[in-house]
Amino acid sequence: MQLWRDALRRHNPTEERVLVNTATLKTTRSEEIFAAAQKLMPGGVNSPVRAFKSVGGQPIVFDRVKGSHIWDVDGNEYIDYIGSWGPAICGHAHPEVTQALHDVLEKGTSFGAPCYLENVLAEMVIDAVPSIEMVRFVNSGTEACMAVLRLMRAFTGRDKLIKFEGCYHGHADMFLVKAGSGVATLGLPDSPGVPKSTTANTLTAPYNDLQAVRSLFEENPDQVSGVILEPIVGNAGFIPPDAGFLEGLRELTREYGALLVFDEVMTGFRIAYGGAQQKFGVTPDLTTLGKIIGGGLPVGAYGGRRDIMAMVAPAGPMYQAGTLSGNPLAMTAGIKTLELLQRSNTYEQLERITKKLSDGLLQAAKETGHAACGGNISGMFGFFFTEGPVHSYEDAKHSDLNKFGRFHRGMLERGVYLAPSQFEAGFTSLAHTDEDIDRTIAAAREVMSGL
Ligand code: KE4
Repeated sequence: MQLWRDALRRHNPTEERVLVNTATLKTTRSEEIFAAAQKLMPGGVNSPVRAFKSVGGQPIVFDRVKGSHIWDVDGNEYIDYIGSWGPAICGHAHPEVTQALHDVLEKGTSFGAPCYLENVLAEMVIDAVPSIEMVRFVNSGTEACMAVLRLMRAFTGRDKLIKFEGCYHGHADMFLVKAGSGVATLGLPDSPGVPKSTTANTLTAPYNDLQAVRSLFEENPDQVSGVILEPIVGNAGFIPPDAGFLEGLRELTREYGALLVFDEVMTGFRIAYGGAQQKFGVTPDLTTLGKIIGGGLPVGAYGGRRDIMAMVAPAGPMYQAGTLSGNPLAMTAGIKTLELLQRSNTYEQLERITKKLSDGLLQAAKETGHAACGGNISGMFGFFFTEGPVHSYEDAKHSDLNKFGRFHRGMLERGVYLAPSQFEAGFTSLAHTDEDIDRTIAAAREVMSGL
């Protein structure tokens, strides 16, 4: 902690807590540090969405987090609806997670060899997620999706995959086709450096469009290894599946001998303890996970049917590896986080608090004359400035992005930290209180009345 404080002291952050100034946000230190960061790291960030490109204004540099709040280097305090993009579902710096890490730290940070904690988390994941009979841990959601694609191809002997416009499955080449999240945020058609040959096998369809998927299967007979999707889209803004969509994909993949893969990096353990697949009662063949299962430390995982996972080296021929995979710190934070989520009333609380937020935001829009639509499922929410409904990325793109950017800035100045892009979902936690929600809705009403 001292190292951290010394590093920050060099930028002389104000020590006392500055209550958020509603007129203009005092961001002197953020500006200094971010200016320096831009000379050191591309765009001054280590992940593009953090640069505020699509909402404009000064990106905020943060100092610490606790519960449902986050403090910046100027001492401004915010209610946090990003939660490190999902992992902080129990609240930031949960004392039991922090203590568990303290206890295990003395045993070392990484073994590079089997450790019992891997068994413990693997068993918890297998017990929780309907599709998972065996699991492999990796270090990010991107890695999990890369590996699961290789596995889909290895198991079926087919090269093509179907993904959906606006869905994001990490930054591996094969997925950077009409991707969501930061790719959509930056309006990148696709990324340079990705050979056409690599994405030639990536087919895309609009989300919620079963007919389009059937056509792709018909046009590519016996060539599609599988369909991968976010069972609830969080990377094009919040877009739930239409009734029957997931069931329809389950049937279509069976009919055409392809695999069904749910990318639950974001939804896993958030929508329900067993993920979206448990909530909707549709069991894929393979699932990817990340975020929550690492409790805020780098982690990813892929798992599914035993007969498929048996192909993964060294049990089978499909190669995948990772120096820090299954390291004791990430395993510990994940184990403790899942233990906390197993406690009673967890998902009822997430649903209640998030529905109150979502309903409040939409009511505020209605009262201030703005067209808006959106909703929540458990601790995941989103809204768009458009009449809606929003069923696909195409719909999302036609919402009022400029208005969203102005809304984001106004909320920031009132101490509410929302995802800095229309093409992201919002996240609540067990630490968010009714007071947080009431304050957020009041701020939204104030900002919207001035938009
Ligand atoms: P990571 O490699 O960022 O751990 O996971 C990639 C990924 C895969 N699948 C889904 C459904 C995801 O949402 C993600 C990552 N989510 C973004 C937020 N939209 C991470 C935030 C960022 O890129 O900075």
